[in-house]
This record gives sequence, C-alpha cells and structure tokens, in this order.
Amino acid sequence: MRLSLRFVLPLMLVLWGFAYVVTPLVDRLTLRWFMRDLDIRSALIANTISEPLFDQLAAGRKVKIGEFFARITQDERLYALGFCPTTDAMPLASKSLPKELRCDTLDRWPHGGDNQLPSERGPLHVSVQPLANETYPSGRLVLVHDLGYIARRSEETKRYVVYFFLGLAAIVSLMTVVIAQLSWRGWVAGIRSLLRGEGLLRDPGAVGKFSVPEFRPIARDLQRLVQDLESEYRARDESQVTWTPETLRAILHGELRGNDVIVVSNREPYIHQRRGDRIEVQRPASGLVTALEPIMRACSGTWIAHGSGSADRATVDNHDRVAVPPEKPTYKIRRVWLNQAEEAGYYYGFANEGMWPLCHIAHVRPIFRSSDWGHYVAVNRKFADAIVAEAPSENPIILVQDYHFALLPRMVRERLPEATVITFWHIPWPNPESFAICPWREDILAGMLGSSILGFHTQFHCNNFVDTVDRFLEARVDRETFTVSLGRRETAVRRYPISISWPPDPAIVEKPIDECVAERRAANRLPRGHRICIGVDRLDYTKGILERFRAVERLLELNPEWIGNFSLIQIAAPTRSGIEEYQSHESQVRSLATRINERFGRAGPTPIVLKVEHHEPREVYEYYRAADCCFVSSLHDGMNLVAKEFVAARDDERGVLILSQFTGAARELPEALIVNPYDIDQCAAALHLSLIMPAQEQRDRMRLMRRLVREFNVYRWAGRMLLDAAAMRRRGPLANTVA
Ligand code: GDG
Repeated sequence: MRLSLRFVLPLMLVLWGFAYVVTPLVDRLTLRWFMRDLDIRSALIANTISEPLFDQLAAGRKVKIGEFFARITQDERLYALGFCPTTDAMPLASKSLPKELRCDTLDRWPHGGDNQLPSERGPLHVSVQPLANETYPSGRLVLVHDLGYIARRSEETKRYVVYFFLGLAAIVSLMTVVIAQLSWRGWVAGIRSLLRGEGLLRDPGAVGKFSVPEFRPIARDLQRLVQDLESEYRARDESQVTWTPETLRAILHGELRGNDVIVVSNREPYIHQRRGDRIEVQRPASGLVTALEPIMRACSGTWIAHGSGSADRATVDNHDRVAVPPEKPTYKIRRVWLNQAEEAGYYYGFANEGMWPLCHIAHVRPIFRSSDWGHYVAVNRKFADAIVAEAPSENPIILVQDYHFALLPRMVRERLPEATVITFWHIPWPNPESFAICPWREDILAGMLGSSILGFHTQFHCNNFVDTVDRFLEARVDRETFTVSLGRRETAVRRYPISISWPPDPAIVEKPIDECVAERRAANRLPRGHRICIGVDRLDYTKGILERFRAVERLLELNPEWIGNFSLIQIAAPTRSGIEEYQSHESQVRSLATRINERFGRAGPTPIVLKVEHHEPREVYEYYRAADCCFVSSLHDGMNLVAKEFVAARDDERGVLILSQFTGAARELPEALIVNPYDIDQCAAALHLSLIMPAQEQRDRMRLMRRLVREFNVYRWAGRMLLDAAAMRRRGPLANTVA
C-alpha cells in the first residue's frame, strides 16, 4: 500500500497543478484565440451584410432593417447588431444591443483589442467594423458576440481532463499494487541476473545463443565482479560456521533445494565378505572412503561403486542396491559389477599401474597398455550408465572421485547436460612434462573437463593441471578466475584440502590414553616405559615405508640409547596385491624390517613391529593414542589423512607428528616436524627430537594443529564444494557456457 501511495500521491499533485495552474493559463490563451476568431468572423459578417444593408438604407426602409437585424441575431453566437452612420442619420440596432454601446463611445472598442463587455448573461465581445459605399454615406457596424459558449466549452474540457486523470490515477495505482505484490521477487531476481550479466549475454531460454554480442565484455566483467563478491561473502560466512553434518544437510536442503547427491568411486565404503558360512562387513583402508563416508551419512543419496566383496551380490536387492551403514541405514550403495578382465585392465592396469605412478613422483615407471586403456574406457562408460540410471532428475549433483574415472565427467555431461559434476582428484597432479608420457593424455584431460568443478588438494596441483591443459589442449585457460574452457563448457579448477570428521566419532576415542598405552604395549609384548612411534598406511610404495624404516635404523645408529627402548609400529594394510610392483614392494618392506630387527633387536623388543594386515578403525585410533609420535614419510601424497587422524586422536594434546614435506597436509600443519623422507639423517634427527620434546612444546604444537583440523574438517571440505556447486547452479547455464 505504501508503495502504491508513493506512485499515486505525485500523480494527484500533478492533477491539482493541472487544474489550478495549467488550466487557467490555457483558458486565457484559448480565449485570446477565440477573440481573434470573433474579430475575423465579425469582419466576414460585416462584409456579407454591407450590401443588403446599404440597399435597405438607400430605400429608407428602416422597419425592414430592424427585421433584417433580428433575423441575423438569431445566430447562436451573434448576440446583437447595430449601425452608426457617419451622417446625422438615426443609428439602427437590434433590440438586444446593450445600452452601454452608443455611437459616440464606439472609439473605446478598437479593432483587434480585448473588447469584452460584462453583462448579466456573461461576457460579450464587441467588434466595430467600418462600412463604406459609394451611393450611401458610410458608417460603422457594431457586432456583439456572446462569449458564454467559450466558458462553457472550457468548463466541459476541464471536467473531462479531471475525469481522465482520475481514471488514470486509479489504473496506475491498481497496477502498481498488483505488480508490486506479484513481481517484487522476480524484479529483484531480474536485476540481480542483469547485474550478473545474464540478461546482457543471453536471451532467456535460448540456450547457447547470445543475443547482444557487443555486451559480452561488460557482462563478463560484471559476472566476475559478482563472483568475487560471492566468494568474498562466502569466505567470511564460511569461517563463522561450525561445520557439522547438520550444516551440510542445511546446505543441501537450502542452497541445493533438497537435491540428492550421487557419489561415484571405485572403492565402496562397505564390503560384504564371505567368511565360511558367515557374511562379514568390512570397512576398507582408504583415505577416500574415510573422507566421504561421513558426508554420505549426512547427505543421504546414492554411492555408486564397484561391488568387490565375495558376498556383495548376495546382499543387494533386485536393483543391485544395499542400504548402509548396516547398523543404521541412511544412504544406499549401488554396486557395479566388473568381470575379472575388466578389473584387471581398468583397476589394476590403467588406473594403478598407469595413472597412479604417473601422478606420484615416486620413481616407479607407469605402465600403459592399450588393452588396459580399452577396459578403462569401457568401465567408465559402465559407471556412466549406472549414474544415468540412478539420477533422480535431469540435473543431479554428481561427485566423481579420483583417477579411476577421468573419462566419466565428459561421458555423464553428454547424457545429462544439466548435471552439476564435481570431480575430486585425491592424488597429486604432476607437471606437464611428467604427464606428457601418457599416450592418452588428451582424452584424459578432455574427459576431466566434462566437470563443472574440478578439485585438488593444493593450489600447486591446480596450477599443474591448468599448465598441463594449456600445453596439450586447444582450450582457453583463464588464470584470473582459474577456469578452463573447452568448447562451450567451462570448468572451475579449485583447491579443496580434504580432511576428516571433527569431532572424531566418540566410540573410537573413548578409551583413556593410559589404557591405550598399556593395552597396545601388551598386545605387542613391549615393556613398560617403552617408547612407540606409529605408522599407518596402505602398503603402497608412495608412502615411504622403506625410508621410514631406514630412518629408524639411522636413529639407532646415531642414538644407541634408544636400542631396546623404542619401536616403530607399522600398520600396513594390504593393497593392490595383484600388481607386481606392490608384491615386490611388500617383500622389500618385510625384508628391510627383518634386517633392521636382526641388527638391533636381538637382545630385546624389535625396533620395527610390522603388521601387514587390515585393522579396524577403533584399533587404529588406539595406536594413535598410545604413541609418542606418528611418522608420515610419504614420497608424494595428495593430502594424507593419517596425519590429521593422529592430531584428532590426541585430545590429551601430547604426541609429536613427523610429516613429509611432500604431502598436501604439510601445507596445513607446519607445526609438525616437517621432513624430507629422502633425507635419512634428517628423519632420524626428527625421530630423536620427537622422543625428547618437552611436554609443553608438544602441547603448543598439538593445540595449533588440532585447531586447524577442527576448523577445516571434512564437512567444510564437502560444504565448500557444494556451496560452489550451488552458486554455479544459481548462475544457471551461463556458468557452463562461454563465448
Ligand atoms: C588417497 C590419497 C588422500 C590405513 N590402514 C588401515 C586403515 N587406513 C586408513 C587410514 C586413513 C586412510 O586409510 C589412508 O588415507 P591416506 O590419506 O593416508 O591415503 P590414501 O588411501 O592413499 O588416500 C591421499 C586421500 O586419498 C584422501 O583424499 O589424503 O593423499 O592418496 O584413513 O586410517 N583403515 C583401516 N584399517 C587399516 O588397516 N580401517
């Protein structure tokens, strides 16, 4: 209502001004026009009647002249008529001629002047016209017109104008109220989208066609500005939020309007294994699963993965789905079945003998076989089919995980063009020279660029990726916005450092530290007071387990006081054991441990306790809580979650983290003892330092690291990606299309 008043009041003011200021002015002007018209009309009448009048005068027919004047003044406007001869002859006039008009005062009424004469019936106009004739003496004709009709007309016009404006005011006010009510939101959204440059760039609904090419540069600048503002706002908001599963749920239901999430990864979070006549559920040792499982618990949706367990087929429904977690199902796994040849070619072959060593600088040569590539393409397509089958809508949010699915984003994009595909690459991205050795490098890059967002752990990996695209593809790389455009599609390359859930599951940290220490020592037959360092890894050559063992050996060489008083407990979860390189690595690890133990462990506890077996998460956490230090010596690692888990497990603020400088985690946890795993002496010194570090220093370092992991937990990792996806979806098709 207030809004409509804002419009109606000025309108009423204009109306008032019109009635009381403009109309009188117009009246005066039109009156002058009318007077001039009357003068002309009078001259015309005078000319017309002069001849018959002189005839009558010449004939001396005064009575007839009276009748003649009476007849003429029957005209609606001509009120009276008179004749003043210049001689002494009698003046003649119609009966209606006002008394004020006498022949001796006619000079008061000049020709063309404002000759108005007020009277009872309203104003009259007086016009004096000279008359001349050769036969009869000349004179002056007096013509009196009634001006009343002018006033009547003006009144009538005024009335109509007022009615017109009143009607107009009513219509405008009504329209204002209706429009204000119905389209306030739409209007604001319209202005926003115009600000974003959408209106300038594209006809609504004309996908892929641009309406005003001249505006593109301005629109792009506007877009960029809005993006900057958005990310600034988000950065500010992000740090205010406590990131929990509820926060993620709120993002999904608010920003993403309840859209379900589809996660795709090779490894499934729950594997059903047959043990005799029992079926066991196993949680795989995988950083990817560690990070994504809590996200799926929070978000529901579907997790599509390879069904690799021996009892996996026995536990799914008719649609190959199984609800998990087993104790309290909140989401479902959709299993994809691979035959032996597919698994060998796609998983062991191309992914783990090709891509894995290609992306890690661990001095293991990648192996590329065209038969493996064939399986890799086919299996990616198989997963794309599963995504399309599981997609709840035309535009689902799909989180593609890791190097097993480099081709999948593009395959999905071709079939679900409206989908938001977020690909996260969990391992490092090499420099262009290293990547160049892949025979299918262009296909891999183009496949990945089907993503809407492509995430890496560190900015360094983002830079490497963008450099690689720049080197090998005909794509446009924008280093300002960190986007890559291939064809008409734009991919945002972003840094999202992965993390773990915080707070850690209470069930895995409930056992008091003292009990953990006592129990873990007892379980490994280590004496009281024995110092422990822990290593937790998949048995992978990138994790630097050999280098870790050599560092222990060097420690004992340099600081013999630790012989018999210190052990490294190495949890080594078997992994990819079908691959020759892994088999050989395992035997190297085993033999090195044996050699060092023989050298320093004859008399008492061995310096290396190697446990090549899978452990339950609860047990892994007990080791973290029981240890004096945790040693992460990866030769190259995307992030490394073990480092963050150790920090999360230490609610006593004790323990020292030794961390390889070649992990993504080293950029976030500088308070750890950062080492070069190839520098054995440095690692040995770090081990020694960790064992003698004063409690206060341990606390200071641990506090800072715990604060970081708490603030940047895995919910924030996922939340940031989903918020970026939501912003992209708000920007609509524009975000995915470039000129
Ligand atoms: C990739 C990237 C990135 C280990 N042994 C057992 C076990 N684990 C768990 C650990 C940890 C996870 O496995 C290992 O995570 P990492 O991050 O260290 O490494 P990758 O598996 O190589 O993961 C890595 C990660 O993806 C996430 O993006 O950080 O850089 O290489 O959670 O606790 N878990 C169980 N039993 C074991 O024996 N249950």
